[in-house]
Amino acid sequence: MTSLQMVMVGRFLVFGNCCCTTASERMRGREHFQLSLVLAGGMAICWLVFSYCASVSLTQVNRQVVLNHRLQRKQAKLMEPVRTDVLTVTPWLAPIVWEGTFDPQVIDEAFMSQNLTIATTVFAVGRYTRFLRDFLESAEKHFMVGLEVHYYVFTDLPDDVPNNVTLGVGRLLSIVRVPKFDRWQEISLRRMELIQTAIKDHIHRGANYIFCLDVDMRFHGRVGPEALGRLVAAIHPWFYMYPRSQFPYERRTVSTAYIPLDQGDFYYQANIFGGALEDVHRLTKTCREHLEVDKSVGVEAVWQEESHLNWYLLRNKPTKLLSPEYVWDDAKGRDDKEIKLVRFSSVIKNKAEVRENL
Ligand SMILES: [Mn+2]
Repeated sequence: MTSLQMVMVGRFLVFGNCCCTTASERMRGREHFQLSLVLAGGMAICWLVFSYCASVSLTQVNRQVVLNHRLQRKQAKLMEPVRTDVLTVTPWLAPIVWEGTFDPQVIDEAFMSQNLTIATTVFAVGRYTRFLRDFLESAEKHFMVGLEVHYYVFTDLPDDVPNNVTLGVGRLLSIVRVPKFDRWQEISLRRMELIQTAIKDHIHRGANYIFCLDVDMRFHGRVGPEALGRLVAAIHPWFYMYPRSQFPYERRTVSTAYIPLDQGDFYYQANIFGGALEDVHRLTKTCREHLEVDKSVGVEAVWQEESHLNWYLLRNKPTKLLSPEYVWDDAKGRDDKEIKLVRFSSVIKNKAEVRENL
């Protein structure tokens, strides 16, 4: 309460206690009326002053917010690299995305206005449908939030696809029916073909980018538009500390996925790859052809499609690499100090329980 208001209320109380005589009643009445006018005027002035002050402080608050918003954009300093413990760019100048190398606000602002749709394929065949719920629910919390996402769930069991997962605005799910496969390796071998066909037949009309993800995975942290690029691959969490001669590439010359011991950049994991539709279409088409050539001579690459993916990415360098933060493995624990944030991770599963064969 302002001092002016106090005075007014004080006066009102004083006059309220007064007793009046009949002779002076009219005069008192006029005095009361005048005082009421003064009181009302005073109150009005107080109210005006108060609302002016309030609006000024509100403007100041808003200005402060805007200022903070600007201050959060830390200036990039050429002589102060953000990460010195890990490689953040490849020898062919593709960025490697790690926590700390990008500003999520800057990335979001750059991409949100572009009206992008991200097609996302996920294979849930046989008993793997059990992973769908966690996969989808965690994706809705962390995967490309704010962008339009169209999930394509490839499955032989459409009835097992949970139909009560709430999808965000602009996000939808389609089921693509696939045959039942007898061996889990078969799923891996056919995936490239099925993705290629899906891109050619329908996805190419409705999306700007595509990501191909494994279903036995869960999102734990942001996987946003910082992961978008023409050709995107993720570095395998189990092999990044090894020399290339020890990467589990296909080493038999009889396979089209063959990579000699003295070649190779990184070992990529097939659990997540993606990019622009055209680039991923070319990748899946090439891998499919190589898989078919191998099959015709009775050869199966050591890690099926992953071996072919690695062969392709050696000759067609990815334009953006995702650090193992984007394809972690729960079985690996969380002790590696270079991993500041696990974003997407393979869940620990009982292989005997989910695979038709081991
Ligand atoms: Mn998997």
